[in-house]
Amino acid sequence: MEVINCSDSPKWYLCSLAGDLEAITAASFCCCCLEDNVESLCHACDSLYQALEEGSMLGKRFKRRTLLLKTLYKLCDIASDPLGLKLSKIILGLKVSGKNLLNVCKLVFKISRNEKNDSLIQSDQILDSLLDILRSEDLQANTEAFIYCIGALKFISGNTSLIHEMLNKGTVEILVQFITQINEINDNDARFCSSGHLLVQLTATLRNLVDLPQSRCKLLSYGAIPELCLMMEKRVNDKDICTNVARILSKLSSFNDCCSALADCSRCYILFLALLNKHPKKQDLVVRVIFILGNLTARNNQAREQFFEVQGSINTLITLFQTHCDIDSKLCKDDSELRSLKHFSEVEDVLIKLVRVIANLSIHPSIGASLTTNHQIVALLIQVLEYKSVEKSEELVINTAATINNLSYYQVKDSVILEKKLRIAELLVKLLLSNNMDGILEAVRVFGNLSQYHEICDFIVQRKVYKFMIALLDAKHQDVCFSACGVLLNLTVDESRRTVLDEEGAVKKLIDCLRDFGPTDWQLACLICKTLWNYSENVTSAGPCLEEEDANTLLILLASFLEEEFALDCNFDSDLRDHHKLYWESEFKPVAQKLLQRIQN
Ligand SMILES: *[C@@H]1O[C@H](CO)[C@@H](O)[C@H](O)[C@H]1NC(C)=O
Ligand SMILES: *[C@@H]1O[C@H](CO)[C@@H](O)[C@H](O)[C@H]1NC(C)=O
Ligand SMILES: *[C@@H]1O[C@H](CO)[C@@H](O)[C@H](O)[C@H]1NC(C)=O
Ligand SMILES: *[C@@H]1O[C@H](CO)[C@@H](O)[C@H](O)[C@H]1NC(C)=O
Ligand SMILES: *[C@@H]1O[C@H](CO)[C@@H](O)[C@H](O)[C@H]1NC(C)=O
Ligand SMILES: *[C@@H]1O[C@H](CO)[C@@H](O)[C@H](O)[C@H]1NC(C)=O
Ligand SMILES: *[C@@H]1O[C@H](CO)[C@@H](O)[C@H](O)[C@H]1NC(C)=O
Ligand SMILES: *[C@@H]1O[C@H](CO)[C@@H](O)[C@H](O)[C@H]1NC(C)=O
Ligand SMILES: CC(=O)N[C@H]1CO[C@H](CO)[C@@H](O)[C@@H]1O
Repeated sequence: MEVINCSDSPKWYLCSLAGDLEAITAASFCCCCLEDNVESLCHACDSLYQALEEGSMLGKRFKRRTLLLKTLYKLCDIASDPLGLKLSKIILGLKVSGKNLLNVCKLVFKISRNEKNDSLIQSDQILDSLLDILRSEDLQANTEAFIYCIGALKFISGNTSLIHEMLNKGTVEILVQFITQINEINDNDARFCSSGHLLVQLTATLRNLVDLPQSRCKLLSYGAIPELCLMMEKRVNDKDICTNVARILSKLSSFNDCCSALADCSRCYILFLALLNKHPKKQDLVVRVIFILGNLTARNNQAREQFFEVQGSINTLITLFQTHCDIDSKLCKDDSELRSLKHFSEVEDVLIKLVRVIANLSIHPSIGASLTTNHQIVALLIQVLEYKSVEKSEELVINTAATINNLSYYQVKDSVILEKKLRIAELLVKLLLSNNMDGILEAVRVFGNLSQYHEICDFIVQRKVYKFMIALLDAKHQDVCFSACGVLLNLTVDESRRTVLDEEGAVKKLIDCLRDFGPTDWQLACLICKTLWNYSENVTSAGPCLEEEDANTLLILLASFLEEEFALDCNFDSDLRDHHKLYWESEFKPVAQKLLQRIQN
């Protein structure tokens, strides 16, 4: 085979191969002058590659390799992406190394940067060449070339059809292997510093890959999650790497198996808190780390304990909560055009996710009790309800109310929720007045629990909150009905407040709820009966009493609900049916029977 060196000519030539393999080896070349004709050059490249491949002359086996490479490099100066890629393909096929490898990687990187070139990348199967480099070359000897090579992969991974190809060709495995390899380099090693750039590209590529379900399985089976944590631990100061990894982990943490794997890295809580303390102003990092923590703490009490036990963990949350509340409330007041909507929603996003962590932590009995006594946490939750509206910030306001509700369960000595209950009640009225059903439901729930305190009952009567509760019985919404009825029951505990049920057709509405929801929810049915029982207590005296029509309706309803066959004739599966039956027997039946007797008398 003969290659004619055309590179000294003023015009570009490529020796195009013609004929079959034998002809090539017999040096039957046709050298054509391809003056400015990129298309013909591309075609010649294709033929050349094919001939080299078929003749097993790729790699370093080709005798005139050096001369050929020299020609190819010259051609690289022609500013054409299609030609550049084809040349790269041949050059990479000839297994160059060192500076030559670096230059060709740079060229591919440059071309892959533009997504318009994706189809070229695909038709030339450049992916195989890139993955070959990563598989066969030494990472530490070629760090810079690898940076461009993986950088090209990053761009390619932005294309949804190419990313599947990447996955199928084993990219995830290779990348995880590199992470492991780099993690093993000693921190004081000089090679350590340039690996930072490489990791930025690498993690950005993985971030794209992680969207595919198959890559999640691979990441799990190659043990990538602990390696990613270790990598962040070693690079806490590198914002870019940490942000990329936080993105990867936040995506992974949405899936149960991956979230478990993350929870198994017991040091991850220390790591995440360190990141929050180190980069509190890096919004996109902060929001993702907090999202991960929300998912971790949603899982189980062990995760909540592990987080809580890290020194300063709650203070980190408080500081972030405080600074973001401050920024957010300033932005809220600022009506000018300068206020960037994007920034605004990012800040709110952090708040939403922070509140979720607090809510999930509060499920743990002793942590919840501790948070209930934390002045700063409760003050911040109250502050959110003060300056945000459910109309504009639905998720945040509802989650905040739900968190206050959960904290209100803890009746501990120094509960700040109890200390501030009137202020909270005041803010809940604002929520009740909104048109947002989920918001209203949360508010009613909190009232349900706080209504065991007489100050709150007085508030409910004075501020006519009970009228809302009665109106909500009409909402045809089982949960709302349950909570509203709970509030009314607690109001009727005190005889002097029973008259509230004389208003707004409350008794009729309670009976309607009993009819509508009773057979599917004996707990609610029981609550309604208790309320009516309290209300009708002095039915024979001059106190409030049931109207005849109501009494008759109730008689018929109770009589039928107390019939076992009717009551339990529901399409529940067996587990639920047992539960249902138990409740009917032990809770509903005694109260309903007593009520029925009283009315009959
Ligand atoms: C992705 O690559 C394919 C070719 O592999 C191309 O046809 C398509 O236009 C690319 N998509 C985008 C969004 O660039
Ligand atoms: C993580 O949080 C997201 C958003 O709330 C949720 O969709 C996902 O199910 C959660 N995943 C786990 C494992 O908790
Ligand atoms: C965690 O908090 C979110 C948001 O407040 C909530 O939707 C979710 O139910 C909580 N998880 C658990 C397990 O309670
Ligand atoms: C409140 O607590 C209950 C159970 O304790 C839990 O199911 C619910 O998800 C909690 N709510 C939030 C918002 O975390
Ligand atoms: C109210 O709080 C108590 C604990 O004080 C809890 O057991 C109960 O389930 C709560 N009730 C409602 C309706 O939220
Ligand atoms: C009503 O008050 C009791 C205590 O008197 C309390 O346990 C309960 O949670 C309160 N709320 C409801 C809805 O029953
Ligand atoms: C009223 O209801 C409460 C809560 O169910 C109950 O503890 C109380 O005994 C009732 N009062 C009367 C007089 O029936
Ligand atoms: C209601 O009846 C109870 C006894 O069941 C009695 O103690 C109470 O004084 C009566 N209240 C009124 C207003 O008649
Ligand atoms: C064929 C094709 O679309 N080529 C594009 C590749 O990207 C460059 C920019 O780097 C574009 O100018 C080309 O049009």
